[in-house]
Amino acid sequence: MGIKILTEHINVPGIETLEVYRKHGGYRSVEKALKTMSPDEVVEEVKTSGLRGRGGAGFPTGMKWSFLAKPEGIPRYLVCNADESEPGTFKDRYFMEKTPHSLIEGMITSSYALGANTSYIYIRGELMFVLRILEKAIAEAYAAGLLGKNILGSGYDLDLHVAPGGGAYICGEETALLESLEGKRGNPRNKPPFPAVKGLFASPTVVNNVESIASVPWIVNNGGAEYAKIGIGRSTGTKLFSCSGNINKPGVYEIELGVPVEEFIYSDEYCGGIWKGKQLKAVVPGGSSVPILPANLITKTAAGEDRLMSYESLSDGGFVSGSMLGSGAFIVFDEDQCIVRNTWNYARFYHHESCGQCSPCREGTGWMEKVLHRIEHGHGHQQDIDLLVSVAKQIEGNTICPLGDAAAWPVASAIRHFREEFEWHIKHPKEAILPGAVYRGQLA
Ligand code: L3W
Ligand code: SF4
Repeated sequence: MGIKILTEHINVPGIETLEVYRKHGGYRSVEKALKTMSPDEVVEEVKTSGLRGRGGAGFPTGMKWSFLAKPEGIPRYLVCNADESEPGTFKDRYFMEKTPHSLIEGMITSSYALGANTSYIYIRGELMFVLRILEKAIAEAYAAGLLGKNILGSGYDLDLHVAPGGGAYICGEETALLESLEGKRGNPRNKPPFPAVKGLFASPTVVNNVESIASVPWIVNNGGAEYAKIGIGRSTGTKLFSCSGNINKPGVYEIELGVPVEEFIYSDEYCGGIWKGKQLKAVVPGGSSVPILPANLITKTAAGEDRLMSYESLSDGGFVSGSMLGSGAFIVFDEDQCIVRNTWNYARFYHHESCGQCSPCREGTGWMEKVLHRIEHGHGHQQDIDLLVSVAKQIEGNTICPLGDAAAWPVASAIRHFREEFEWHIKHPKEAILPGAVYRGQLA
């Protein structure tokens, strides 16, 4: 069993209560940071840790914190992005539901480091039951003097609010989230200015993922240098993965970054192998937004090295031979899954969730969905495959927010790696539309 930073006590009965959480060392980082460290010292420890944002982009957390503007007399905010909605992701929901005080502890320690006196947890609207769990835990923390005025007699004040979204995926994009939190429609803003300069209510704001914030207490308690010893290279620490698809043990796993992908898929400690002993066909390692990897590139990189569960190893060779660790939603496909159908399904999702502000995304996601629909339903033309690649290329890099790229990459990568399967659908429409029909040529 590898080291557990986030989930060590997650299955202790009653860990969602303040009493049990404290018995297991909870809120030690608040005592330590507020009573013995300056805010800048906390920021330094997070920088030293090498912690990278766990929401998808992997941006160094300490660096993001050090970008926070500090104009005199203007409030600063910390906003936790708990709007987890990427197809395949469920790690943040699981974590908040099981151990809400871990996130609250991270919010207090991180808000202190950033000089924020009001902070928010913006949670996906569908997760009302988790919002209630968080609200109950926040009320306990206020009653114990861990939130509110003069926390633990330190002179530091913090108010923490939970705000639900309305169920739009786009509100997980940090600037759309801020618009929504301000009570407006969740349309992404142009960047720069980044939220660190002009964020919530036009004030300097840090937006971090649940898991990033929840990693801070361990870093404060043990030191950034200890955290940096865990993991591999620039992928320090541990990471939560939401694992789903055709595996024997779907669920959320915390791993030390650097575990070989082969071990992750086949060992009983994690995914437990492919369901019913079938053949592995493909993996989407980081949520529906990232490129799909075919079986021959899952356990070995294009250079023939073992592929590891790390930011670097999963993106070797960019999107030609690699993918992205993304938000850690590991989706496994066996030999019975149809790549065309899955790609159409993703395209449908992105078209539905596009906010419609920029033409390449608004129009392009719609066209990709339509063209994939006709291929999947037996009405495709051979030129449709290149048309899809062309539309994806015209979206990529030409939009306000990353949703455009997120819609383009799954389509472009599926065609790159499974072109034969698309061609087969077009050449054999009557066969391809039969229930359960799958092209197996590339597996041979
Ligand atoms: C100040 C600068 N701040 C960058 C900050 C920026 C942001 C962070 C990363 O998209 C990805 C996306 C999805 N001064 C700065 C600066 N920052 N330069 O750093 O920025 P960015 O733009 O690289 O990423 P992003 O907009 O946060 C996130 C991918 O994640 N993704 C997401 C999945 C969905 C979920 C979910 O449901 N939970 O996470 C999966 O791969 O495609 O590429 O904070 O402000 N000079
Ligand atoms: Fe909206 Fe799509 Fe443009 Fe993002 S890329 S701002 S979701 S239209």
